[in-house]
Amino acid sequence: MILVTTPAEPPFRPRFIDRELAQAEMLGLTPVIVCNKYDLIGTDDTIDVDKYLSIWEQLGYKVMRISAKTGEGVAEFAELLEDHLSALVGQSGVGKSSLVNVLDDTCVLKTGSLSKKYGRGSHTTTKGTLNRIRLNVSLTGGIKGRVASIIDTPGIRRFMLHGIEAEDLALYFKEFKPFLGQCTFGMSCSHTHENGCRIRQAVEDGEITAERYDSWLRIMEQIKNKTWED
Ligand SMILES: Nc1nc2c(ncn2[C@@H]2O[C@H](COP(=O)(O)OP(=O)(O)O)[C@@H](O)[C@H]2O)c(=O)[nH]1
Ligand SMILES: [Mg+2]
Repeated sequence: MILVTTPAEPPFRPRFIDRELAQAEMLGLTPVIVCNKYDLIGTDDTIDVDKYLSIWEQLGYKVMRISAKTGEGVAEFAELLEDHLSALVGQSGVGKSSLVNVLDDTCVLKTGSLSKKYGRGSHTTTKGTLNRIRLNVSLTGGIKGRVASIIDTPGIRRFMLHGIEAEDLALYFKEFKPFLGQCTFGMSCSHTHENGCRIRQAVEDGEITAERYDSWLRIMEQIKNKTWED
């Protein structure tokens, strides 16, 4: 499961990635975070993108910083995808289709700003397409016949969680897991206000970052309210 994000255009939304990570954990899929448009790093100074990328890296998730535009990191990305079946997920406009097109230049998936299309009121598809691609020889060190299967998913504006109840969310935040059941109130602790909460203790001790704890709190609210806007 390739979680495609961007430092800008569209704006970086760490919560979107944290929801996708929880869903991947729940489904038993291997998530890889791909920060495309890395050529735009630093252009949006309202949020420290690299800080979040390193938080995920420290949790043990693979994070790649790449650019479909400049080609930075694309060869390493090709190597990761080779002989695997992967799904590209992420907001509209992060460059999912552009990435498929640079991996295999015989692919000509439609790219462009979907929000402009919405603006014109045209129909959007929710179908995924499975692309069996031949990786460009420029990305494989000249070796021909390297292939990958990539599902491109158009039209995602929100990433809703499926099959995850609010009280189970902590199970899918991998760094929370070791502390579960260790609170004074055991499994009935809500990890929000109770005395003797091991999760909040871990946040204080720096074993869980404030960013991920905050994300977990907000996603809990999203599950309860069934709203998915960040
Ligand atoms: N600056 C920059 N723009 C990119 C990059 N990758 C894609 N784009 C542009 O971002 C826009 C959306 O790309 P698209 O592939 O349609 O995104 P998708 O909706 O995720 O499939 C297009 O105008 C692309 O040319 C990149 O690495 N850097
Ligand atoms: Mg697309």
